[in-house]
Amino acid sequence: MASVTLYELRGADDRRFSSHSWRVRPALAHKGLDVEVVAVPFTGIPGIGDGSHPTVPVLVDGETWIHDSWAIAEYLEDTYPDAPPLFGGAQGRALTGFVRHWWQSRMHPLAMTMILKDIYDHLVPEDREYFATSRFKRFDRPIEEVQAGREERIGEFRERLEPLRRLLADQPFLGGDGPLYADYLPMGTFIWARKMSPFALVEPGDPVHAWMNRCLDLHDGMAREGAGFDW
Ligand SMILES: N[C@@H](CCC(=O)N[C@@H](CS)C(=O)NCC(=O)O)C(=O)O
Repeated sequence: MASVTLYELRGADDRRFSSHSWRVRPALAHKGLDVEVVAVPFTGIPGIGDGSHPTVPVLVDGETWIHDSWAIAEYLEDTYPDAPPLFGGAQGRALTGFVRHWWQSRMHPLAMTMILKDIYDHLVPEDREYFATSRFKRFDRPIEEVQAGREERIGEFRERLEPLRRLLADQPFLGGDGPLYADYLPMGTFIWARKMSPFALVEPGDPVHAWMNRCLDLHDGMAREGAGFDW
């Protein structure tokens, strides 16, 4: 079995909360790769490798270093073609791009506004100033203000899930009978939120909640391990 290293984030109580790393960790398990996971705080990212990686996840496979979760998924698919497919062929890869952009433009940013202060509260102490300052710059207001009013915004988030909800009425995963990278893309957001926030993005009775639980069970329930919230 090939062995690779993955850098991800750790928060308080060793919470493994990087949403984008949670796209890659199931993808590595899907490919059957043996992984050494190295967790760093936000302020530890500049110390990874040669210091050129602005974000995690960072994957190291032999001499190859890659950051960016989509680039990592494509690398895994191209480098390990005999392992179970992540995209389901070239057409599947092209269509997964739609899921990626839908999720990254419409869903993930809205989810972030609902848990931003909760993330801060569950960081290791040395990350807090960096996080509050960098997110103030990004949102142009304090993290408390960004998160305020989430009870009013959650309805819109759930409404935007409607295409996924309708799909899941007909099939258990976006990938059909089993998961593909198209599942791991949105799943990363739910795992991240469950690690850092008690605020439920989806609730029991919603087919999306049932799909989330099916995804949490994948790969020996790896995403359920460690500190986090249960919703
Ligand atoms: N496009 C990148 C984005 C990765 C990303 O935003 N990672 C976050 C953690 S989930 C990060 O490392 N942020 C560093 C920071 O905010 O300083 C990917 O898909 O991997």
